[in-house]
Amino acid sequence: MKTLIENGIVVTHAGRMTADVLIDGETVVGIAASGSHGWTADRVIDAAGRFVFPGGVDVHTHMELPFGGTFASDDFESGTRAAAWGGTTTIVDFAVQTIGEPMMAGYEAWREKSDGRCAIDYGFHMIVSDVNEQSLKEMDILMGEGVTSFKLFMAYPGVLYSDDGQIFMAMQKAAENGGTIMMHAENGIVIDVLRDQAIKRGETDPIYHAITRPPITESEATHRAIAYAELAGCPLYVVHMSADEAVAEVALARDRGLNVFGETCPQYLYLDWDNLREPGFEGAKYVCSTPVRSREDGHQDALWMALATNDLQVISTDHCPFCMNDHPTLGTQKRLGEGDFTKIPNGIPGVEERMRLIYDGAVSDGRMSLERFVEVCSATPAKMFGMYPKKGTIAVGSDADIVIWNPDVETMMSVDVNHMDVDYSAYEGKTVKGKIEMVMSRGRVLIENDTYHGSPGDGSFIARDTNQYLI
Ligand code: DUC
Ligand code: ZN
Ligand code: ZN
Repeated sequence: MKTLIENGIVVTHAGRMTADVLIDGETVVGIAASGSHGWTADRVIDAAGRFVFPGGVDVHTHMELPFGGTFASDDFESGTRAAAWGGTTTIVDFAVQTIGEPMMAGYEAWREKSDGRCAIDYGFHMIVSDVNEQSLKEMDILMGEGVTSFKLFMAYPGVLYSDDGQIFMAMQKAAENGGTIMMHAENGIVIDVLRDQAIKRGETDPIYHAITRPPITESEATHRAIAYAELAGCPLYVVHMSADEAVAEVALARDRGLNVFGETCPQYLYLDWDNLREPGFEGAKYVCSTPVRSREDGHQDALWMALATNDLQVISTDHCPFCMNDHPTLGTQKRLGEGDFTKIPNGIPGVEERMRLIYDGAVSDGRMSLERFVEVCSATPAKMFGMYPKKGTIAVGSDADIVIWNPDVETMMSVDVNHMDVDYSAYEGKTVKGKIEMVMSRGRVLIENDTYHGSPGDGSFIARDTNQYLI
């Protein structure tokens, strides 16, 4: 089956042109100036007046993540379907090692949960919760499986936390086998002291989640992770960055020529302490770690600037939804922390909203070019995690993962129109410029005419290559 997308403005990280894109089966087989060729196709789609973007690549999602005694409410089926609705055609999720268990057991469990369920293509990073001799050997095995990145936590003592020695040993292993270390950079030991002191003082509301995780706990951990990665000689990717001071550490390291990279997420660009202070228990909707930051201190503007200057390279979501009131099987998840913010499951939904939120804040508001938008949302994440050029661009030989985008139509963020399996939107009522008119995943139409045409199992596991973004 051949498909021709005609007359659209084809945008990649490298440039834009009014062009026709020919797709044969799952693959892009031709791109040429509109009308300059004699191509025929079984289906011709007119994209005049529209942008033709590569599908979004979200390299940080947590479908079904066990956290704080419950599970993220989107499973692989609902979460990847919602991603497709939002113009994302690839995710990289996190398989989790249970402490005391082999890492491969965690990996196999996540492969099983996701198998035959996903609407779009997907890969895995591995969360290393228990760095020991066996885990270090298993890192080599996973590299062979196409799991080429490993997340470590400097936060959550007793749960996901690794100490400095464990972190350094995993980094040495990554330096040896070509893996990339992803770091949740927050000083969890200090945070736990601040947290316990706050609770003793009766400071139990959601805002105290952020107050007890001040920027210096992020910047100190980021600095330390960079120092250990430099010593070990491995690439370091710092996830979900929210503090200006922490991004400054990444910028300094990059200026010294180190393979150090940083990611932020829509919540850190759009939300702030006013959200955490919403009356009643509403602030719980915005509790995630790292926390959203105060606006007076300028973190949001600093993040936008860092994205524009490539001090930060990627925008992902850290999609990790928990319901406020009403999930049929999981119940009132965020309310576990009513009267005690330490029990609020950490996480915000976003996999469906990222592309439109970022297009609006970046392109419509004049902070980034169209090309830079594609770079931070598609091309760089694909390169960083070894999926380029199959993913992240529109080129001859690429997977036909394509989004047709109408820039002239406004759409709204709302739980009433979203498809994620969660009972709120963190951006409720926000209108953005940009409507996703068509989404294709490997040549198959998933979204058209506001209708989902896919089915579970359309998506395939991606065995990823090593980091293609290294200096
Ligand atoms: N942060 C979150 O907000 N949720 C899941 C794990 C994490 O690191
Ligand atoms: Zn994290
Ligand atoms: Zn995460």
